[in-house]
Amino acid sequence: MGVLNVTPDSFSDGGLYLDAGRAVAHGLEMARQGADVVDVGGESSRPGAEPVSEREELRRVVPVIEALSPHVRVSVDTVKRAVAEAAVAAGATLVNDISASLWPVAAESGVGWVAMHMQGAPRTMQEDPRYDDVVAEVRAFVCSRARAALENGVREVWVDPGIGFGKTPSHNLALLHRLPELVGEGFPVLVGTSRKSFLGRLAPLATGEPSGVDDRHAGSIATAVWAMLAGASMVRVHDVRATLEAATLVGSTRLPASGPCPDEAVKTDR
Ligand code: HH2
Repeated sequence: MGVLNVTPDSFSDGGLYLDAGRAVAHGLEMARQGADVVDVGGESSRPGAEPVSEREELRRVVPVIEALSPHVRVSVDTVKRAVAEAAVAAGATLVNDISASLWPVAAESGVGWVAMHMQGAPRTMQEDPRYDDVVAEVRAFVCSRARAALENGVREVWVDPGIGFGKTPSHNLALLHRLPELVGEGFPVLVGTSRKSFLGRLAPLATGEPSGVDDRHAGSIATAVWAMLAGASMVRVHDVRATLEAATLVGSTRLPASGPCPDEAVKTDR
């Protein structure tokens, strides 16, 4: 899943794709690079972000979804019912819902739905997140929402632990480390670590200094591949090509020796 934020203030790509033409071009480029889904969002959920009116969010996302949806599967990243409905009418077939509450839209329109976990609300969620057992609590929450959606007719239900949404770096690491417990519940799992601040805060373990948002490439790719090895069915990333390349190379170590490895290519190299 490639990230496409049509916003001025997203924590990583804010302002880059506020122009609809540039947004569409970037979405098509991510599809060309191998993204199966392009996730279009018109409101940042970073800690402290200003809320966006329904009218403005619609203005940002609808034309982009209309232009992209004939070419690639589109999800809409929103917490507003009216935006989800308009996005589906414009061609989106997956509602990516960080509030885990919009399943009625998916049930009514026959599209898929992602139930993500968040503690609190974006504005204050990082102030003092606390859990007794973060993995058990996140798992219980998303799975109960997912079961409710299934029982009410949503046919495609994803769960997402919500990395960085009301979580400390230790909470995020525990969720990644114990991801197989969530995978074991049987719902397809989506994970989004790309460029998130916990990667910057953990970087000193390797390099001695924290990394800024533009310098979290290695951590983003490493955690995406880790999530896939742990059973995630989709990862939400800014850097599609590099993530796909890393995942494919790591995945190919699982192929039998006689598998489709291009042996000729290695003859002149070490
Ligand atoms: N993370 C972000 C936004 N939406 N959706 C799901 N399902 N999972 C995630 O981890 C997730 C998400 C935050 O990232 P981004 O969209 O890049 O930034 P911003 O919220 O500032 O626009």
